[in-house]
Amino acid sequence: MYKVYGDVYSGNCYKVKLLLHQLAKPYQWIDIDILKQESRTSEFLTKNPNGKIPVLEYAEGRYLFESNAIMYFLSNGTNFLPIDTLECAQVLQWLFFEQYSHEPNIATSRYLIRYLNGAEKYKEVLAEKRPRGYAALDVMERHLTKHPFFVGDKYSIADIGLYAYTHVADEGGFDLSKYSAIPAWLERVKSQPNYIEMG
Ligand SMILES: N[C@@H](CCC(=O)N[C@@H](CS)C(=O)NCC(=O)O)C(=O)O
Repeated sequence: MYKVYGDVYSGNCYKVKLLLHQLAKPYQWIDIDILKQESRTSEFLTKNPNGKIPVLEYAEGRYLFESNAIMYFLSNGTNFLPIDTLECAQVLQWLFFEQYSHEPNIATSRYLIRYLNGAEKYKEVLAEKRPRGYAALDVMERHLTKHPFFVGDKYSIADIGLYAYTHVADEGGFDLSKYSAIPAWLERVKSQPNYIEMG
């Protein structure tokens, strides 16, 4: 059985949890408290030398880290990853976009506000992240105005990857009310079979 080392309120960890549920794959969840530095112990660093969650233990003592790589591994050969080479590359395109333009602004703002209770302490950093986060949301809005999902008009791990932190963007100080295509897409994701909430 797979083991997932994670935090139930982390969007990166939620990607893995949501996908495993939607694939109906059994797994064991092991809670890691990042605020207690549990991902930084020498024991944990043998699982992920980068000291971060999520980590998937896919076989006894064998580990995979990076949420989007884990989703790629789990979804290979399923309906959540297109077979077509170009469409598969488009899934990767959106997952790289998520990691470079979305997560570093939206997820990290949420971390500073929600986990560290640092809206005041980190207000300058947050102010820098805000326009970059909105720029990523604008890119999503433009795409979703023309398409129901990110790739091939079908739900895939590209949607899971972008959903994870978009649906809680308000906790990072981002107001989604000025968008229309994003909220409609969030509802489409929520209505997918075997959807589960974060937490
Ligand atoms: N690019 C990584 C990011 C992982 C990440 O930043 N994880 C956070 C929780 S969401 C973490 O483990 N932070 C604890 C730390 O860095 O010590 C992924 O997508 O898995």
